[in-house]
Amino acid sequence: MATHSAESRSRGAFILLEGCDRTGKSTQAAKLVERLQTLGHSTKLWKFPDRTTRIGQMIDGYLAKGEDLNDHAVHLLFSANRWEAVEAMEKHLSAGTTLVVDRYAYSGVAFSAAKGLDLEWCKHPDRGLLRPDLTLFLDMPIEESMKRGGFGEERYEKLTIQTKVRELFLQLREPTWVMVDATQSIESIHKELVHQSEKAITRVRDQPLQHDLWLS
Ligand code: FDM
Ligand code: MG
Repeated sequence: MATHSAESRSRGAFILLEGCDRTGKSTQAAKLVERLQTLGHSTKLWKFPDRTTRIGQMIDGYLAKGEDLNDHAVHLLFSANRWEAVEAMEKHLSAGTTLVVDRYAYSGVAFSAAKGLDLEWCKHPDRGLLRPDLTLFLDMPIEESMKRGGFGEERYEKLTIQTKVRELFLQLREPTWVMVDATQSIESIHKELVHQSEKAITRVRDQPLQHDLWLS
């Protein structure tokens, strides 16, 4: 006979927003969290890299302060920055909180491989991390995103890198991805993300957490 325990309580969904720089991920992530909360879903915003940890501070030095680090070493720091969050993420998801995550391992691989590192090598350190239930990929031509405010401030915000990153993202596409046209208005994108997120929340409610990043 089925018994009801804390373990059988419905879990939250792992919803990921990915995309190149200045495609509106952070704006949309914040709006999405707010809306899902209003709709009665316990929801929390998450962000990678998390620059607040010790590992995150090293990453910030590299990205924003021009500090140099070996390409392989910095790749492992980005991955370590996800591994150090895994228990906390699991705890929230298991307790029924949906996580809206701004960037994850797809960014990890796309940016490092764009610098010339081997794609399979790049995927390895993230193997076994939680797999997102839904990845919303905000897509737009790089020429458009480059016109947006602030572009060029950080290390990877250059046309050639972003073009390669976009191609690599498209190679990493999995069945749980939904491609979103990021040139639409903030409100239309928002509506689409809310719709997709609510479907995912319902779909995964009674499914176990997936620890099988990557699918291939
Ligand atoms: N980035 C982000 C990586 O190179 N690897 C990673 O694993 C992650 C999560 O860091 F250019 C890159 C992508 C971006 C930069 O991201 C900082 P935000 O979203 O602008 O903070
Ligand atoms: Mg940025």
